[in-house]
Amino acid sequence: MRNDEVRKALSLYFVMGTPNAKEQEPLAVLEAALRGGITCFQLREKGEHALEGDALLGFAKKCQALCRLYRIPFIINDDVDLALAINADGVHVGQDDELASSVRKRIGPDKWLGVSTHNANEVQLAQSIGADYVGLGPIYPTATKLDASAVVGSTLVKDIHTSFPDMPIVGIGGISIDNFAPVLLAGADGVAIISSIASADEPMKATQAFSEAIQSI
Ligand code: 3NM
Repeated sequence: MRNDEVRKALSLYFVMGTPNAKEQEPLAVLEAALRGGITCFQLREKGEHALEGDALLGFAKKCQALCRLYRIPFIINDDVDLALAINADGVHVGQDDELASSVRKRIGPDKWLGVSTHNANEVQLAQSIGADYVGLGPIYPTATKLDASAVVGSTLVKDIHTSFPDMPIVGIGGISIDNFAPVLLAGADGVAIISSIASADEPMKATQAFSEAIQSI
């Protein structure tokens, strides 16, 4: 049941922080993406001019309210304190962040836990500590995450999907409307996207295009 819910939410997973919205107002970008049909949102407030403290708390609450309005899960990247403070639906961590096992203990069994992974060992570990899904990436080259590791391609998605059939998978990194299909065909439950939505001239139209194209696969 929860596994099915997670897989559904991964379908069109929008990830954004205020530095990703470029010239547009970040909340307006999120609302456009929600109207366009995203199925999950992760607040990933990283990089230059990232919000901190009360400013971050206030922004996170506004994002959460919007996600509730559109009834989609609201996940916080790498900030367990913030996730607990506002009662977010889950936490997502990378390999260099707080250990996923410690995050699971702190957030308890009910909140979703996502872990960024790059190989079968990391997926195995994520599964053993009770991760609800894994992110696999970067699928393609990306300019958004400066410290991204080597490109893994959709071949890794296929291998992980075969070895860990029960683990929900979302592909991330360099995903666009022109290249997302092989990721789903390789067995991913969905695609996670920053710039193809956050930097689009019209984020709602970009999201709608993804949503329709994903449904037609
Ligand atoms: N994590 P865009 S790649 C946040 O490989 C993130 O784990 C990655 O941004 C990973 O959609 C990435 O603009 C950046 O390429 C994704």
